[in-house]
Amino acid sequence: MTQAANPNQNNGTNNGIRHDWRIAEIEDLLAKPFNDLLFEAHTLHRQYHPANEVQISTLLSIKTGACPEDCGYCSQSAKHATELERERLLPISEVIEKAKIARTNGSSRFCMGAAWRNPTDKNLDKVIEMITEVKALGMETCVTLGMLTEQQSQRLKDAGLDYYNHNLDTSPEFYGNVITTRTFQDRLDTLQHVRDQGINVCSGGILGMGENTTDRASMLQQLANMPQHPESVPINMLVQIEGTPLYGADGIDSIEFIRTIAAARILMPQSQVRLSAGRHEMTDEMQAMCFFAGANSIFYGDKLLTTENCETNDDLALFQRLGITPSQAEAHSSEPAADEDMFKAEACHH
Ligand code: SAM
Ligand code: DTB
Ligand code: SF4
Repeated sequence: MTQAANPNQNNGTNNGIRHDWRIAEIEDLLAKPFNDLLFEAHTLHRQYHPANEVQISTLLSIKTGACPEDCGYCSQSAKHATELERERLLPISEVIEKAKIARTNGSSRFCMGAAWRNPTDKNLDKVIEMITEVKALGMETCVTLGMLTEQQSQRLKDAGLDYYNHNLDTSPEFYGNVITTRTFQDRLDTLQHVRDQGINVCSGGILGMGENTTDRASMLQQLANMPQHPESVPINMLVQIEGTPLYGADGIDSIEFIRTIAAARILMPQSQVRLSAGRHEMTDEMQAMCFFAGANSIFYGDKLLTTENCETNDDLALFQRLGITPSQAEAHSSEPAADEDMFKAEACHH
């Protein structure tokens, strides 16, 4: 079974893990003296996770652009005048080729994203083939396809999908400033369908869209008060894209960003907190602080969905300087596993 360990199955307070946070308590956490906050987060991090391991996932956009939704940050919305070229659903052979490269480069999870409001059942047939073939390579699978029905979630579960990514994006209060074509509740409903099927949940949000600290606390509250925490919590820093409504939004101060990572770690101690989009704009030191604060997962590979990610050589060099190693997938296959030596390679200095 490739299912990742699912440690927070109790919906009460297992090991003192809470699901009843008030926004004011989270605001207090975010406002703590920085050293106290980081010490608390890092102490918990060590209690639940190997201190020097980071899980690495590779993203691939399997269907790009022409999306009917109006998410204000996104290059792929048909409603925004971005320069993105649309692409139809990729052929399976191309997806598998990319997954093999990701595996050779050491990724344990392959995440496939589609610019859909929701998949049709026919779309899902194709995605299920992709999931089956990627799993056969021994990788964990994740897809992000928009809203799902109960029945579609069941089909994905039957196909052996490991993770479904569907972000809350922001607080319920700030949500209307970002997206108008689907509601916050729609997102919660999709997450519930995924959870009900026993698929691991990957859900987080974006910082730096002009939200305030209370919004950040409120978004974290939504995630942390779920009866079962998402197994994976991606925290993205907005990648500003020309032509989108959020281009030019007030960004987030780097210390505030690190504080938010620390708060996510404290609220959801057993989850993987992923330092997601926006790493390209971060210094090595900022990323190192994020890892210390509790981030233990990244997207690896030169591209995210439609925008640039950090160069893989730079990531390898940073991992080496920090003494970080990639954590291995739990998946099994008859094919050779990722080449661990990639991470012992001579770092590329710039
Ligand atoms: N279309 C599907 C959906 O929205 O549910 C799946 C793909 S969508 C691109 C996945 C997530 O990527 C979004 O929910 C958002 O959190 C994140 N994202 C998209 N564009 C971003 C950007 N410019 N900066 C940071 N995060 C972004
Ligand atoms: C997530 O939270 N971030 C990823 C993934 N889940 C699908 C997407 C980031 C996209 C960044 C902008 C782009 O490349 O288009
Ligand atoms: Fe479409 Fe997803 Fe982009 Fe929203 S985030 S516009 S749903 S691709």
